[in-house]
Amino acid sequence: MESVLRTLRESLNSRGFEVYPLKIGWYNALVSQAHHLQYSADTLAIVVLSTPSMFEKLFLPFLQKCSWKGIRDPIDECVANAISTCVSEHFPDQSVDIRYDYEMLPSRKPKFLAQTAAHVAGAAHYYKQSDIQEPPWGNKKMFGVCIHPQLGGWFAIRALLVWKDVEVGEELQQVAPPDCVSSQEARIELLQRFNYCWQDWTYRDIIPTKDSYSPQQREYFSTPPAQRVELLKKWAIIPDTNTEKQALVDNNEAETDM
Ligand code: B12
Repeated sequence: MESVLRTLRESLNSRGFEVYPLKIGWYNALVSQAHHLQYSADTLAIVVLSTPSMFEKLFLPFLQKCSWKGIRDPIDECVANAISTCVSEHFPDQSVDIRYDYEMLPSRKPKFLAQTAAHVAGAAHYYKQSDIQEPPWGNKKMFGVCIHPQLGGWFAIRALLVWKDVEVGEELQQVAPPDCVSSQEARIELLQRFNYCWQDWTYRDIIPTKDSYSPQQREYFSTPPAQRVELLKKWAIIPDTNTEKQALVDNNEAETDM
């Protein structure tokens, strides 16, 4: 396990990712049966987060060299390319299942619940409506949100890698994610910001952070997916004349992804 982690960190940290190990059993202990991952409890999994610098370190350079053929969402494509290349280059003989945050099962359920995975791995505390004692919103459904101790909400949970044939024992101990939004008032404020005004970015600053998205990255993610190719042309990252790249405008119906 240590060598898997070391190799992933050496390869992915410099591109703006963080990786955290977990056992499948920790995740399955919390989610409903329908969301269980079908591996033994001690199976090693790694959750991958993207940090603010991924945009400049990986994404902008990727845009210049990618072929653009059949691309649905450039960010998803870029992340998948980096992670799958890393796994196939460094672990050619190991059986690794890669699940991305945006992938759905035929049942329309996500292939993994990213927030629960980040929480059980100790990466980012998942604040949910069940953590609020007397919610001011009553019975209304409120989505939960993970907060990272150094990055607040300025990150995304990108993938779960499962080492199908690796079982870990005592050497991997579960650590609780830091509870950085500890008061009821702050948790209420967090869930309200995340549910009512996530576009204004303020939920991400619920705690002081060491880094956040650059103005360029904010502009990119604030732009509706169908207009992002125009933005990239304005930035002169892709040429105006390339008709293949224009296909993005037509194909891209992906949900706003940040
Ligand atoms: C579907 C989806 C949406 C849907 C529905 C949201 C939802 N939560 O259901 C919509 C389109 C509305 C949406 C919107 C947004 N989303 Co969204 N979305 C997802 C997605 C793909 C799946 C979430 C899902 O279906 N959950 C299913 C429900 C049932 O899970 P759950 O409520 O967590 O319930 C489980 C837990 O409670 C667990 N459990 C039970 N007991 C316990 C106890 C403990 C201690 C723990 C830890 C767990 C646990 O068991 C339950 C299941 O049985 C995830 C990525 C992913 N693959 O997970 C991103 C994700 C949740 N979205 C994200 C974001 C940022 C957004 C947006 C801001 C837009 C955006 N993309 O930028 C908005 C904000 C919400 C809003 N105000 O509308 C981020 C959240 C990051 C974070 N810091 O938490 C995620 C993780 C994507 C990512 N790549 O990082 N989203």
